[in-house]
Amino acid sequence: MAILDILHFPDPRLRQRAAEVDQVDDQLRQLVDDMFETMYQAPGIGLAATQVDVHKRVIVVDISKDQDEPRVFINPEILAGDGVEEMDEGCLSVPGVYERVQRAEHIRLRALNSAGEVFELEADGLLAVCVQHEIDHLDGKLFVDYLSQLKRQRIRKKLEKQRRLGIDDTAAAEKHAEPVI
Ligand code: K1U
Ligand code: ZN
Repeated sequence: MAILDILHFPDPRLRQRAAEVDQVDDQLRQLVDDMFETMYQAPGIGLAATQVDVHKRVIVVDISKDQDEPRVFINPEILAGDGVEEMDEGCLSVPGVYERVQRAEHIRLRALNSAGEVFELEADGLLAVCVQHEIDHLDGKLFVDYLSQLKRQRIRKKLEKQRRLGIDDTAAAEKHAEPVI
């Protein structure tokens, strides 16, 4: 197992569209294990392969308090979505920033599991929001794209300042948090 480096906004590699996985093999399962280790250590409730500079359609999610409900989605597809949910979102690639975003409240999705089998799932609440946020990463989209250009610019400056000060993870960023108005 390994802790992988997480790319930070505005790194252009976060804008790359991830490719479909054509074979679920031991190498891919190793990537999934490393992504879980990286997500749990951050800590976060989701992680997309794009964020660790691997451009394959793989996401991991665990919204449980005890980090004991790991979920893997390979080639995830949203089949349907309805309702509107507004939630404060964070992102391991935008450390220390939380902003309100609107998404579908309820989704139905299809994906492959780590054995390469197709499954379908209905999700709502935090799970639905987190899965939509992660699928956006696979498409090169970040939650800051839903904000105004002015807010995005302020976030970019805040992250540049954090980098200059050597603050490069979520925990450290939260200690030095200043609001983005
Ligand atoms: O994709 C990511 O960068 C992970 C991100 C997922 C996410 C959070 C909130 C709404 C939508 C998607 C995070 O995990 S940010 C950190 C976070 O939310 C958290 C960390 C520890 C405990 C609980 C939450
Ligand atoms: Zn994110």
